[in-house]
Amino acid sequence: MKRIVVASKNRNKIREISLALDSMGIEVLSLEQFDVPEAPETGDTFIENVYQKSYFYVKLIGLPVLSDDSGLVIDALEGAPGVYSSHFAGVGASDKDNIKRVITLLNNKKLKESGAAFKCFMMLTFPDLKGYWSQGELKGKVITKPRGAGGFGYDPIFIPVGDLRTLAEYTIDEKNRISHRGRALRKLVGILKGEADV
Ligand code: ITT
Repeated sequence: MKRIVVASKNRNKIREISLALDSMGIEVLSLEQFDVPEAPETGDTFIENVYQKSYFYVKLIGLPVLSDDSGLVIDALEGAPGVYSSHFAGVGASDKDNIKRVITLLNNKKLKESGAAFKCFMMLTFPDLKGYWSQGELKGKVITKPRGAGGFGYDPIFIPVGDLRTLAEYTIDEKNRISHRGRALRKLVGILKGEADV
């Protein structure tokens, strides 16, 4: 069976990726199973961050590494929070704090919603340092009244194009089928399956 390490400390991301890969016979290990320091994540772009995380961990662990850098881009906020999505309301901010900041900024502009998109950059890196990257996007809008208890991050305020439900009202399977992360992942699965067993 193929094994990969998902280079993330975000348990919700790991859960979504594991669920998608389990059914393909790929065993997902998490960083928590290894005694490794935290990778630097100092880039101003998703792609810089995803490269940083991938190379840092593949060199330390020596197994194929899958890393994900993702975030929410909001039209009315000139693309914010973008690459700063995880700590938009400050270092250590919770998902609720981040959502509250988005709502406050939209309220300040007297807006009840804005066009938005989730973006995901993913990189699969092998111990010989061969790396493959992909990206996925989910278009929709953000609203100022959070709904739903599923998902994570900004899901309670994000409505995908063509739906009335927020992403927090989807099951994980439903979310994986359309999400930025699910899309980026499907593009890399062929590459992962084509490599020799590790
Ligand atoms: P790692 O770096 O350890 O993977 P992180 O949460 O810091 O964990 P990112 O730097 O990629 O990861 O930031 C992603 C943030 O973007 C995440 O914390 C959420 O706030 C938001 N986000 C990304 N994907 C999301 C999704 O599917 N649903 C809701 N919010 C999402």
